[in-house]
Amino acid sequence: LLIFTDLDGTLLDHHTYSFEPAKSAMLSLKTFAIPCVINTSKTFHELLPLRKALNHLDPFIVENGSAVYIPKALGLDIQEPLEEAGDYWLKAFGPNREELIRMTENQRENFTFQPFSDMSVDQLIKLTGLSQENAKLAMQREFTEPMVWTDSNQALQAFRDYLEPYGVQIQKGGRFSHLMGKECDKANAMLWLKAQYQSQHLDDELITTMALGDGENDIGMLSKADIPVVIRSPVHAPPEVPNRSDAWLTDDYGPKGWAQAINQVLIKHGIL
Ligand code: 2M8
Ligand code: MG
Ligand code: MG
Repeated sequence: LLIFTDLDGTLLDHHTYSFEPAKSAMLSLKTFAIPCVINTSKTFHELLPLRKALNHLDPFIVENGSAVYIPKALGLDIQEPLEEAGDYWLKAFGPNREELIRMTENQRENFTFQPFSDMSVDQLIKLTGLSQENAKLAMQREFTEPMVWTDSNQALQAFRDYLEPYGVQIQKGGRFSHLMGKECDKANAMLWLKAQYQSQHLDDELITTMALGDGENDIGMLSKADIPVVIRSPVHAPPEVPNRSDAWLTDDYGPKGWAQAINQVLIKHGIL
């Protein structure tokens, strides 16, 4: 069993960012040595303090599937050459942020949007409710550029068409529209990492993946997981996972629903 989880609204409460209700289920995963991979739109720098608080030691996927970080300490035997980034091995799927900013700069006269690169920390705090410290960490990005889109939907489509030949796509998050490489996707990154774990197995035992998420940007990851779990949100309707009538929907919101789903899968697999 291999778990992939979103953070905001899933493992973390949508309003308070607390993971308290999920703590004992997380401990169960540790006890049974089931890896729990974080798959989020947050940045590497946002994840450092968070992983410490969660006591998280497994790999993590940042900026909406843009890159996978694998702690060297895990000693995973990866089948392809990876970049080195301090204590981690890094697999990146897209262009870096500076390139994205450079490619779109000259379009600000054609479309109305404000990228993070043109925002003050105070402005970001007002838009997100993040603390000063966390807002600064959210601004330290590597592979994606979120923007406030104030133009029409039609203009957004035109901007997408303009960017396509450059290999750049736009994905909508909870608050922002994110510029990113076209290969960057939570589902792609999940499948790549699954394959790495699969190749660690010397026997033919197949890995089962379980993915948990609450938002539109989780749908791809959910639809490609063996066990898709939609976490109920206090602020929006549960997203539809196409062609997956087998998807679970939790009764509870956020981390409480997360714990329910984890306990349920452990019972179903005869682990608990
Ligand atoms: C941004 O991401 C969310 C994802 O849904 C959004 O678009 O609303 C990112 O900047 C992320 O790094 C940040 O933590 C989050 C804060 O709300 O916003
Ligand atoms: Mg979410
Ligand atoms: Mg997210």
